[in-house]
Amino acid sequence: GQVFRLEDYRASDYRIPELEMTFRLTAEETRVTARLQVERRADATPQTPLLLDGDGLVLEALEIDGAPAAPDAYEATPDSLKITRPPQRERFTLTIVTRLAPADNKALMGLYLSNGVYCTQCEAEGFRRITYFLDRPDILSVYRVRIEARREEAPLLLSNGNPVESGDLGEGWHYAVWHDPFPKPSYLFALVAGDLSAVRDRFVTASGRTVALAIYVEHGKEERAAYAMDALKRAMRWDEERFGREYDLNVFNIVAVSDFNMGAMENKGLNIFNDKYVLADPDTATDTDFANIEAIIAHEYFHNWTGNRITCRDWFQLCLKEGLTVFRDHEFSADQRSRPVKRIAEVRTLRAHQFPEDQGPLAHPVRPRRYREINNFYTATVYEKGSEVVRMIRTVLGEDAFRAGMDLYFDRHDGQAVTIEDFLACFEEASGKDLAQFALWYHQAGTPHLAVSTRHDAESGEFVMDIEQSVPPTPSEARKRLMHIPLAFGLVGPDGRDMTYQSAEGAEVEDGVIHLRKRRHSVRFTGVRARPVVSLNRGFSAPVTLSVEQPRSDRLFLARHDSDLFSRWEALNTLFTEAAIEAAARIRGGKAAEFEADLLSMPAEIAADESLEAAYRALALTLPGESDVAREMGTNIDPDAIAAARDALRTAIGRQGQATFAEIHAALQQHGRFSPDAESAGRRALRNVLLDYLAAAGGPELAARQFQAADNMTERAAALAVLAHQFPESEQTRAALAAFEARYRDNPLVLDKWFTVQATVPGQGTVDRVRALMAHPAFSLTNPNRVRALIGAFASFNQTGFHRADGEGYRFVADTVLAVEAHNPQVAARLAVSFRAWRSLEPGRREEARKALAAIAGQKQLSRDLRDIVERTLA
Ligand code: B3K
Ligand code: ZN
Repeated sequence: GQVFRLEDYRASDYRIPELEMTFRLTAEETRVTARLQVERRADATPQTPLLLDGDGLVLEALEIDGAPAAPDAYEATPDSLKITRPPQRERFTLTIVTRLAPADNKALMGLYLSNGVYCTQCEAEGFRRITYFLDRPDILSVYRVRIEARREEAPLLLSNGNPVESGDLGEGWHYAVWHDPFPKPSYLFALVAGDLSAVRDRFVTASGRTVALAIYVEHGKEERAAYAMDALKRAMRWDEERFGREYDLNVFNIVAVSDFNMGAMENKGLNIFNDKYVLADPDTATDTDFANIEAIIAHEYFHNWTGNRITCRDWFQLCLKEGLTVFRDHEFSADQRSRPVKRIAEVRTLRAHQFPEDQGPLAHPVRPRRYREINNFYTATVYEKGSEVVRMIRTVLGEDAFRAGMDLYFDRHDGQAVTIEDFLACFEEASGKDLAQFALWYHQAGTPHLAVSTRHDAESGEFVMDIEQSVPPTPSEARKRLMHIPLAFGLVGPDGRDMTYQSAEGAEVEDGVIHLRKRRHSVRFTGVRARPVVSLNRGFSAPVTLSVEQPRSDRLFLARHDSDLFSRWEALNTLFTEAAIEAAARIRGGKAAEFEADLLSMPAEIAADESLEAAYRALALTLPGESDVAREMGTNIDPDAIAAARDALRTAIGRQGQATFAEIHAALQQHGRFSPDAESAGRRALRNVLLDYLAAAGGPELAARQFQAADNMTERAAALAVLAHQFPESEQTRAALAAFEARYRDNPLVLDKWFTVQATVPGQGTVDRVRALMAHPAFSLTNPNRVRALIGAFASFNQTGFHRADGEGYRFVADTVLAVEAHNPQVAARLAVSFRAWRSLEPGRREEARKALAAIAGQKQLSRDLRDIVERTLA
């Protein structure tokens, strides 16, 4: 397939400053008339052909400047339209008529039908499935869109921008016209037409303009949109206060649809959402669902400035909008909830998704230089590591210079399509700092590693930290350059408080941050009388891995005393991980797991420590997942041994803390009305972690009781998971699964939880169970949420099931990838990513996984999306 290269970027010879579209909608045959105002760039030669992108299009008619185009004036295929002899004038119009069949579109890119609602998805290259166009983000156009539809089928007609006109067309048809005054790239175009119900509100901006807000949902689901609306208003206010960004249109619309390839889409003034990230109430949504809705509503809203007003020059710059917008939504959630708790959750996500990517065959820089299929680059690296990089810019510059850099960026580039270099230049100018070495974070793939050892001399009061950085090789980048790594630290004294020092030499040390720029730094602190315990990468200041030569007693000390709550969590997490790794090795060697007493007693101490907020205690008590342990082990992975080790650790902790845990679990029972606020959610989270331990130590009864007594989904779903995962064969589990299914039979989003909990039951038998569930009436291979809930959950979160030693898990997932691939390449490619860690497995499983991948690769007809993923994974 064709490879696109960053260095090949060239501005287009033509611009399309204005675009008028008319849609005449029917499910089987929609007619799209697009009238493009084309402008040749002054420096382009007049004869230059104009080559427009298409994807599977049927051309019905073509006019140039209002007259039918001569047959020899153009060449049309489903995938391109070439105007071979464009008019000599600098400006001309093209009128293109295409015919689409939304009902047949199961790839969910371009114009499609979801539950009877017409909707669009254009990012990254879906607009070319609607009409021929210069479908690239640096072509900015003002859109005027007219939608015609049968009133009965689609009383609601929406597009980007502001509504300007609507009316009746007779014979049951009607129309609406929308105008978006802000020039935008085609990927931000959207249209929605259907029969939906509106939840309305209003927002008065800082400068006093009133914005009409609406969230559209299926009839009967209005009440479940209340939380999303509340989150939207908070996000709008926050962006004004924290970044000085005001909303710019008279209306802001959000539509929830049930068939959607990802989470949501930031189309200008018309965000389209996967309904999973809009709909919530206490009976159907968990606290995690509420938090995700808050974050994603905010994320898409924040794109209005970081993405829409200022967009990407080309798709290599994707992190320009995504990394930055993730950073902004992280900051928003941190302000709305608990900052340390949010930070720990972010780091857990980064390690679970981005680290394995960065350390495997699909590794790529935050700003990639090559792609075959851009949709495969909406990755944890671009999003999450991209956000970490922005966060480090703030650490390097300080809050004030960072804000000045952002202000400059908004000011200078509003209305433009720009690059990472443009972005970085704003921070260099605002701060006077040189970010040349720092920029490697965008250009170089791989997770940097820091090896640290320390020595203390009591007599001279000297404390020395020897730090060495290395970046492991990644595909197509064998040699790495040295990075600028901002490493936050503290020297913790015997009383648990941070010690001061007189001077620091050997690296730039400023505001508790060591700036590493060389391979080796020997950082020498003076005036340090007592031996400090060093706390490193506080707040996770840099996305690196770290090995510190430190006695285990130091880690235990930090787990009890570090004043940085992130690092305190990290110390305990590391202790748990090390314990699980050791136990897994013993189990593989035919021995029983053993754990240190001082580790087993710590959880009860923390659970009872009321100086810590409940959400924090819940995170501290959460054991590293099986895949976290596997990642730390690195190679020759045996998922069964890891699962057995983790179970043994959970049981040992549960037994040790049983009395305390039971008391706190009972005391945390909520009385009164449910509230999704962070504090209440934290108490539920703690209660649920304790339940997991109590069940491991004492059996299924308590979980069965919690399941029955629960008046909210958070406690109900957690109890169900404890039952299903710890006691898959028990009567209590069978009864709870049946009750859950009966209760939510008509609510597909909630049944997804039921699919997931069963897909993640550990062990050999789950493959067959998942196969059987695919025949359940609520399951559908064409709905991405269903596929992810059942197959995706099995492949990504069931280590012992997916990695079944005989390879049956791999074969099942590979077959399903191919079945999905037939209609939805994007979702299939995502699913195939679950194979990426195959080389780190023990030899038997490695060979089985390779065979399953090779079976996919051996297919003659593969989409670009899937072929790209499997070939890179196997390479
Ligand atoms: N920008 C969209 C993602 C589009 C994915 C296209 N394959 C959602 C977001 O990041 O906000
Ligand atoms: Zn985004």
